[in-house]
Amino acid sequence: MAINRATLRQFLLQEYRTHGVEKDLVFLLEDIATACREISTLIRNGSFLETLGTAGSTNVQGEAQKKLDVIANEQFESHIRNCSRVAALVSEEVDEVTWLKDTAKAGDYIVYFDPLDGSSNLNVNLSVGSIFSIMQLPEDAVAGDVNTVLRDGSFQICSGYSIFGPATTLVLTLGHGVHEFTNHLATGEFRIVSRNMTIPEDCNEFAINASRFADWDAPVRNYIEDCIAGQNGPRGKSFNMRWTASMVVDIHRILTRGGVFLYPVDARNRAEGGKLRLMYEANPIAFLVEQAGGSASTGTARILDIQPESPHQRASVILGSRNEVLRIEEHYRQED
Ligand code: P6P
Repeated sequence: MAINRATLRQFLLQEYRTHGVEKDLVFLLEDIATACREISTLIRNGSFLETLGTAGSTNVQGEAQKKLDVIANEQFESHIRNCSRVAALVSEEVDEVTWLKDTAKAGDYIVYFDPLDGSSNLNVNLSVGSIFSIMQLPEDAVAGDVNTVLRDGSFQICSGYSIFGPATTLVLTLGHGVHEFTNHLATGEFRIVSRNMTIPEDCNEFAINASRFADWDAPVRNYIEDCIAGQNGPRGKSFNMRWTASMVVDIHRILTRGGVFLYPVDARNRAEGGKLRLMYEANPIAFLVEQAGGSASTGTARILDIQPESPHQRASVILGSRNEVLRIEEHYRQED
C-alpha cells in the first residue's frame, strides 16, 4: 500500500503556519519545482528532442554550453518570473545580473541558480542537477546596482537542489532543517520522502577529483594520503572514494550517509580562485550542509561568511561530516 506522503505544497504551507515562511516564497518554490520537473522531462527525452549536444556558445565561465544548459536556464527564468517578489536573477549561464524590477521596493527576492550542474554527464546518461539559492534584498537596496546582489551566504532564506537521476528529487532548506522530496510520476507532484536529513559527524568516504593530486596544496594532499593509508595509517580505518563529476549527486550522498566533498583551490585553478562558484554552487550547498549538522569551509574560513566581490566568483569548497572538515582545517592551520 502506498504510504501517504505530504506534497511539496502541504509541506510549504505547514512551514508558512509554523515558521512564518512568506506565501510569496511558497509560490516561488512551487514554480522552481515545476521548472525542475520540466527540465527533468526534457533531459529524459533529450535523445529524441536532439537537445543533448552542444549549443555552439560559451557561458561567462568560458565553458562550452550544452543545449540543455541554455534550455534549463530558460526554464528557470520563465518560471521564476511568475513571482512578483523577485527583483533580480543571477544565473551561471548569464554574465549580467537580470533585473526584473526598477526599485527594490517593487521586489525583494534575489534568486541565484546553476540551472544545469554537471552537464558534462548528460550525453553519457549520468545524473545531473539544478542548484538554487534565494536571498532577500535589504530595505535600502538599489535596483540595478550589482553590489546589491553581493550578499554573503548567511543572508540566504532558502536554498536547494534537484537531481535528475533514476528519480527526480528536490532537496531544500528554509532554515529549519533539510527535507527531501521525490517526484511522483503518476501525479507529477513532489512528495516528501525524508525530513531533517542529518550528516553523521564522522565518515569513511571522501569525494575529490584525485586526478588533480599533483596540483593539491599540502593540507589536502596530507589529508587524502592519511585517508588512503587505511587501517595501518594515521586514521586507523579504511576509506572509500566516490566522484561523480556532478556536485549535487556527491552532496546528496553525503546528506544521506555522510562523507566529505573537496574541490579546493589548487595550483591549477588558483588564478581563478578555484573551480566552483560561490553564489550559486558553494553558498546554497553550504547552507544545506550546515542545516544538516555538517560543516562548510574553504579550509581556512566558513563559506557562508565569504563577502562576495563579483556575481560569478569562485571559492575553495570543503564540506560534509563535521569532524572530517575540522580535521582538514587543522591540516591548513599546520601549514600556516
Ligand atoms: P571535474 C560540474 O562541472 C562541477 O561544477 C560540479 O558539479 C562537479 O563537482 C565538478 O564541477 C566536477 O569537476 O574537475 O571533475 O570536471
